[in-house]
Amino acid sequence: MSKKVFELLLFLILFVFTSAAQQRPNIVVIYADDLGYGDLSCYGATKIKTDNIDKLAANGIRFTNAHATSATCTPSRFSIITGTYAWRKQGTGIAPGNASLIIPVDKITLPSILKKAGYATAIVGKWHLGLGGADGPDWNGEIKPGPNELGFDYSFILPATVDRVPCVYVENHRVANLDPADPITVNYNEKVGDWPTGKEYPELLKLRPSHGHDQTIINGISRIGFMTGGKAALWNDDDIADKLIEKSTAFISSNKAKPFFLMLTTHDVHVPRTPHDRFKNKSGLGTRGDVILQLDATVGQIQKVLDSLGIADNTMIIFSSDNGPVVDDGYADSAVIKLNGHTPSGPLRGGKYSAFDAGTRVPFIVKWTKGIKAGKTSNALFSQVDLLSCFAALTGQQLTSGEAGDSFNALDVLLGRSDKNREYVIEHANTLSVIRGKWKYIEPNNGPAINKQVNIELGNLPKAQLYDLSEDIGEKNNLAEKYPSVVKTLSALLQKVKDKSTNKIETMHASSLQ
Ligand code: NG6
Ligand code: CA
Repeated sequence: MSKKVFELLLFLILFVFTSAAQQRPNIVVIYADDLGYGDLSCYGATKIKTDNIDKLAANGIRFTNAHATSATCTPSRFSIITGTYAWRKQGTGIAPGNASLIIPVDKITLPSILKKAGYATAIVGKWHLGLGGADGPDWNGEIKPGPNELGFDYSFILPATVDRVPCVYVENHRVANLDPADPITVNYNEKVGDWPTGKEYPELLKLRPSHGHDQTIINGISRIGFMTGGKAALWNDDDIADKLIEKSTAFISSNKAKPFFLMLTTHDVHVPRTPHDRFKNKSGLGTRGDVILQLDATVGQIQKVLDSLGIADNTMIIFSSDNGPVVDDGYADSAVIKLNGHTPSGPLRGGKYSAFDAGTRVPFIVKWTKGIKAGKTSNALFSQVDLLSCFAALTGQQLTSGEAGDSFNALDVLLGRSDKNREYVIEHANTLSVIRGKWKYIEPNNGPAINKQVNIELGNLPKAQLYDLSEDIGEKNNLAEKYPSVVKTLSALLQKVKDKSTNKIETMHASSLQ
């Protein structure tokens, strides 16, 4: 081989190698809880400033029409991790804190696809997908199966929600800091042990419930469910955000040399809202505003760690939320009276739990300096259920037809190279809706029109609803009677998606609907 040919070969090998390396960014998904479409200044909020998240958007792509699959947490998280709709499977509603793992361990998942591609994988934060086998989690022993059996090499989780017992962190298979001499007992039906409950002793509370949330008191806050024991393992509510940053930072730092995938699922801005002193009374909007600032600071901290390690440019950060906003979700934390004109849903109707768009249309931002052009706003219709297929494509993997059947490859849209709408998006609340192009159809449903406790319109109506989102983003004008053929086509499409089990459904010819 001549020297020239050798040099050329070397150049080619190096070129292929570096471009392959570039295609494999680190991936950090920051998944907020109950954050609304109108909660960030980069999405039009004027009463609060979210500088760090705004910066992410300015340096990346801000999506205006991206959707969580469901209007509550457990089903949205189920879908994002499995690439299948939760509503296809029984038992995927809001999970109690002692639920068994609801995701099968023998199927492809968001972390397992990246693990297969050589990524180090971790989840830090809220889980809420159940733990353990049929008998539920053994809090005093080995807690499995759980995230580690689904493809996460490392997990540091809040097992369910912060308003549900047990109020302890689980690190990999064990409750962190558990003293074996003080075992944990959890019960969701009746009181266990002698720890006081909010119902019996409201005078002991530093944060009172507005509805529900009156069972065992932990750290002056009464929760859903009863527990006793595990005193040394109890979390400190005020520093949960800091703890999650600490564990995320440790994972990022020790894996900086390989590609890694971190799913940071924050407790903010879910109830109970207990901002750290650094954020208390800083927003002028009460505790809900304060924890939005805390969430923004979390994003800033993660960015700072990536910068300091020199790996920020080749790290894709995706920021989103699991469902829409709620102001009073069960604690009298004065969020309602201090709202001060802030509109968590932005221009959208409804909120968390709702079939109206604020239930599932959420902030969605992607930043990847090396891989995408900064400063774009994408109006493409996008669903979080597609992330699994996007990550498969990003890492050059082919899914077989039975795998993650509701997840389509929208990588070009995710990276801002295309603005093509998803063919349709299914939204799941009490009822199912389908969005296609400008149209949104909500199935007839006999559920209540409003949830009075949380003061949210649920979007249930016994007759069909049809909205033209291009002109009526607030879903005020029901056009179902005016356009019966559109209703017919969309209800048929929805039926087809329902019937198709989890296999991919082929493209429907309905270009007139775009
Ligand atoms: C509801 C809780 C609410 C919240 C929600 C789950 C009551 C009265 N309300 O049942 O506070 O925990 O479940 O929220 O208990 S989610 O974001 O995790 O889906
Ligand atoms: Ca949620």
